[in-house]
Amino acid sequence: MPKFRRTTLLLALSTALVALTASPASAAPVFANGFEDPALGVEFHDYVAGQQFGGWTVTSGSVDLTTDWQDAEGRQSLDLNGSNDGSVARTLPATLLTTYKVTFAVAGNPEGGPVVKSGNVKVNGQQVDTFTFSVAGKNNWNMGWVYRSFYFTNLLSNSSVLEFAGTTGSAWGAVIDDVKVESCLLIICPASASTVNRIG
Ligand SMILES: [Ca+2]
Ligand SMILES: [Ca+2]
Repeated sequence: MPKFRRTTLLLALSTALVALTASPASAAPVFANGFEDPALGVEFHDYVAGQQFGGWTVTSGSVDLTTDWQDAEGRQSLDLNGSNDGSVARTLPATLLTTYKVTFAVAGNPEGGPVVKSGNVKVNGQQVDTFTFSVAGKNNWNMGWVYRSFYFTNLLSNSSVLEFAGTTGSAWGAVIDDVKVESCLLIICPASASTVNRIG
């Protein structure tokens, strides 16, 4: 083998090794959605069970897509309670033996009670997160968005159904925005992923 070719090969190998070891705990983004689709020309739109919007399906009750307040991302977010408790779901492609980190922003509809809003998240029908949010001291211009995240591990499915549900029991529910999903191979996940929900 000519010397320069061996050098090139060694360079290529070392580059590949650097690529493999550079950031073993980093996650790769696989999905992001901030409820910007469809763009509303009105303050809010109520979607009821069976209807779809922007890749989401309303799986129960009703939800409000809205431009009514400060958002965590973009100009729209989702009140998980339309006229009452609602839920939305979408199917994401999933890779075998892969851990996913789901991050989303939560606030509450400050335009009506109760003060404490609540909701939950399911993956393939299994509850993986529950949350509450108090709108005390909050208003449409100061929503107080907080970010939450959880991990789940897909074992053998080739898709995962991600579902958000409102459980506030009124027309003014928990609000979500800026949903992001990242993946990491099971063996190189961040330490914080050690207590994951194993699905499938
Ligand atoms: Ca948004
Ligand atoms: Ca509502």
